[in-house]
Amino acid sequence: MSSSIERELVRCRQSAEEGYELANAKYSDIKNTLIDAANSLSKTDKEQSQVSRIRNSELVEKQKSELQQLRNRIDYIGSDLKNLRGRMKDFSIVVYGRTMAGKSTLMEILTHGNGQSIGKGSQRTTLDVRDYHWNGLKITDVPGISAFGGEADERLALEAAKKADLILFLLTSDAPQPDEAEKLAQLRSLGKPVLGVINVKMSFNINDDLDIEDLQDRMADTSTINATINQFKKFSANHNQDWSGIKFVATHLLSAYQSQDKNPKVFRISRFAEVEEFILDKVRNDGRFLRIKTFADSVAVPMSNVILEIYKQSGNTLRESDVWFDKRRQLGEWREKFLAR
Ligand SMILES: Nc1nc2c(ncn2[C@@H]2O[C@H](COP(=O)(O)OP(=O)(O)OP(=O)(O)O)[C@@H](O)[C@H]2O)c(=O)[nH]1
Ligand SMILES: [Mg+2]
Repeated sequence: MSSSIERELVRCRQSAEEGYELANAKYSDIKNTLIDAANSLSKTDKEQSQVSRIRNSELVEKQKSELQQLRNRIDYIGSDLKNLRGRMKDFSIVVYGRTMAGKSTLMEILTHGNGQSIGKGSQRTTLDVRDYHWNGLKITDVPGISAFGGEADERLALEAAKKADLILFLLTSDAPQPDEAEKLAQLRSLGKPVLGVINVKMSFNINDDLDIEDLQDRMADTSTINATINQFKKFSANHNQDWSGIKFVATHLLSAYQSQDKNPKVFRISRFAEVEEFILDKVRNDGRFLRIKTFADSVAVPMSNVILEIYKQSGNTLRESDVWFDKRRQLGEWREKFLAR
């Protein structure tokens, strides 16, 4: 591991701790606010039960149940945060992409593996979540998305991605699909930072010189590669998102795997070294920020949804407050009559 990455990862760990403290403090604030709201609601409820004439238990009950729903959602944030706490030590990257995109091939290259986890032509090879380490980073190989009948695997992949500091989104150079775009949109709406890798697909035999020449041509044809990336980015409009800032780097994973430690010329042509640099650069430049962000977002993203919910509820409450004003008017009249009598 290079010393610059090692140093940066130590700083990243400190940032993760800061991020955790920040998120935890916000989480406690929110929890206390909800406890205050629950207390004032039960106070109102108690007062009402003493003045049966103006009792409006329906409204109070409704508010109580809405408040309980919010508290349940907040509890969920708490358990997510606890989960993340256990992951404070490692900078974590999840490799995400459709089945057969080459996620496990990427893992085999980074770990100089024996190729056992790579699919052999059938769909859905990886069915569980597997962590490995590379350059001090924890990288996770997950099942592919968009596979027929793979909904449970897909959930597994999404849960892993939610906890990651960075997503490596793997795309293949054959036509990008709208459902892949939908998955990317989902990750972006969770605030996840994404680095794109495009695996240029082309059958390849390392012992065939013509294949090597072909590969060289394919990898040099950057305009075709860029056109595919741009075609994929156009899907962002369907999701009201802007992906113009997402960077992609191209590689040919199959040849990188076959040539690694054996044929430096082919390994160079595969451009895999650019993928490695791409990841390390991101960690060096934005690592600390990404670590704080993971923790802050674990509270901020679900909270922004909760806030939307609260706005909706407060709109309803405002309408219902008319009923209260009416009750108050009735009470005033009743008081006048009582005093007169
Ligand atoms: N013909 C061809 N096949 C490729 C190329 N790159 C990868 N493959 C094949 O595509 C498959 C990719 O396999 P994996 O790395 O296991 O893909 P994955 O993304 O992990 O797939 P899941 O585990 O199912 O999600 C393997 O069968 C590779 O041999 C390529 O450039 N050309
Ligand atoms: Mg796999």
